[in-house]
Amino acid sequence: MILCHECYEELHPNEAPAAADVSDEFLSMLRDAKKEGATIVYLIDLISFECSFNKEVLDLIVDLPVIIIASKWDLMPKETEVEHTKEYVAHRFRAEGFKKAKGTDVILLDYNNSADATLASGMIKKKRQGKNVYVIGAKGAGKSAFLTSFLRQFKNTSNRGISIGAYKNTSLEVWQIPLDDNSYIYDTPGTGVKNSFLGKNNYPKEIVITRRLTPR
Ligand SMILES: Nc1nc2c(ncn2[C@@H]2O[C@H](COP(=O)(O)OP(=O)(O)OP(=O)(O)O)[C@@H](O)[C@H]2O)c(=O)[nH]1
Ligand SMILES: [Mg+2]
Repeated sequence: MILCHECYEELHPNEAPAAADVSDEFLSMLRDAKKEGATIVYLIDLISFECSFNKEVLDLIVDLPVIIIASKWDLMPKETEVEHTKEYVAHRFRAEGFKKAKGTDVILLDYNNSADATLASGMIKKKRQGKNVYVIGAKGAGKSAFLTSFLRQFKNTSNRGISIGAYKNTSLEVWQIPLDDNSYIYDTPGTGVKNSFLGKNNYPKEIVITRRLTPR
């Protein structure tokens, strides 16, 4: 059977995972972050590792304070080594120009362990120096799940409430959580994954990994 390129890709998803694709509006939001000297919380999906990276995004945030969180640690095989994984993630960032990325700074997020989210929250507090914080990452990487844990021990000391709405001058839907009277932590929309099943609107839910992987 001879197929056009598009039909072929429909039948063979995930053959060569594309880098996450991003909209112009998303990049303009990151340009704001860059101007503000904001802190970036970058969620890496360990289950969809390469799809978590986008060159344009990385180039925009390379000089900002970045907190690297690798999510879905609870799904990785039992024998996976903590230090090795952290170093692997940091190495991938160093290869993108993040010269200061260190394995010891990477946070592995275990869904069932609230201590990991607490550690990340502490790091945000320490790094942000009164500035805004942008939580970014690929679709389904676990940004909202992380912020839900973050909210468990969050105390709103500002006069503003938590809101969900369009980010300034864009149609990007973001959660805005006030950290004080002058700054927010933003939960941003996930960057897309074009040729992964997860990038499709009605992907079969059975393909989502919900239990620890067992290598065979
Ligand atoms: N097992 C496990 N599941 C996770 C983890 N983080 C997120 N999930 C699951 O992954 C799915 C997507 O998580 P979300 O937090 O909605 O991901 P997101 O990055 O906010 O996704 P978008 O808003 O679509 O970009 C949900 O079903 C979560 O329950 C994790 O660390 N471990
Ligand atoms: Mg989300």
